[in-house]
Amino acid sequence: MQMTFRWYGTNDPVTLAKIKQIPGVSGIVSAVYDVPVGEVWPVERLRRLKNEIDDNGFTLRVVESIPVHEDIKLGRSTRDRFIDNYCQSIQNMGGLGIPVLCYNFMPVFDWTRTDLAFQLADGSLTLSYDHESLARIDLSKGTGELPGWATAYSPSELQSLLAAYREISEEQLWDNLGYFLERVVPVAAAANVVMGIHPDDPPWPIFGLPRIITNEAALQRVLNLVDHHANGLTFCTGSLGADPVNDLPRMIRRFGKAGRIHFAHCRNVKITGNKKFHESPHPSADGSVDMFEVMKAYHEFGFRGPMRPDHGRMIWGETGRPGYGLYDRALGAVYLQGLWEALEKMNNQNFTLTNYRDEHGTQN
Ligand code: DNO
Repeated sequence: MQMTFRWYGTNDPVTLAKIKQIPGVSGIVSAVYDVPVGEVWPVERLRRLKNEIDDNGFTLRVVESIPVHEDIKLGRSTRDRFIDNYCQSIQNMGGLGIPVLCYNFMPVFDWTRTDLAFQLADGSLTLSYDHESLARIDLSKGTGELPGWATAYSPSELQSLLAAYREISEEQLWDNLGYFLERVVPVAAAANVVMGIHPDDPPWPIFGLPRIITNEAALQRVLNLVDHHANGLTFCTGSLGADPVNDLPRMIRRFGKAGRIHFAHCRNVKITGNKKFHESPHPSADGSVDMFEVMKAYHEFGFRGPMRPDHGRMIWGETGRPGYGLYDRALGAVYLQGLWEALEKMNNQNFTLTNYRDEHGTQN
């Protein structure tokens, strides 16, 4: 695998120079942030981004994300123009040799939390979600009460979007995803770009909006919509791991062995109730995701794609973009590489507990 790190561009206080000091990180995950949703990402903007990353001794490994216009998700008649633009942006990526595109198909809201600064026992601040608190948020006056989304939509824009989605069933959303992928995947394949859909976060409907990319059956269904290598997954342990029905190592083996995981997001969550969780430090002991089993599953089929630590807590007094500070994500990157190194070396030395016991004649 290749360890990567998300960077929000020139205005990110977590600079490339700082990222450079995290051991083992060689790839950058980034995006162009100032093109309106639905418009083409000009090749010049992508080139500038890529050059800045190259100049700092990294490679731009993944674009995360080109947002999908709501008209595409809603299946509106205007979608074809936006799909054409999307295809053009993918071609522009491919032309520059940027190989992976992460995207999502979540209606209206991307990742959603009810608290962006939930305090853990050690004093660190993390992101948390409680479905009961979400239910108390009144969207009729806009997104003001929804952490992280305050300025995303004007109240009237939001109301008309919510109304439009009231007419859309989950099956229609699936149809609209299929329509999109049938047009976009062949373009990606021809441009040498692979696409990885990011699961819905959290993986259940919110505010009555349909959310469909939630579990193993759904991921398989996405792959079946267009059965091509370029139509793949961003496997996010934090999103999928918020629902205990998801057997993450099994899913990684299944989709990874099929060659369809193109990007790995590794983070941990602690489930504390029904549809209730907070994000935890990356190590297995801190959350509900067994990160060793996750890495073992990736290692088993020889995952060679980009992986990144995901949301970090705010620790050591750091302030900044929720989930995307430097320190805790850096700890995550190093921890994940530690697990990987152990798996590599055990594998190279043909180390198994069984042959260790045989050789040493011990049960310990
Ligand atoms: C959250 C991220 C998501 C992700 C998009 C991909 O931190 O994992 O916002 O970038 O869902 O389209």
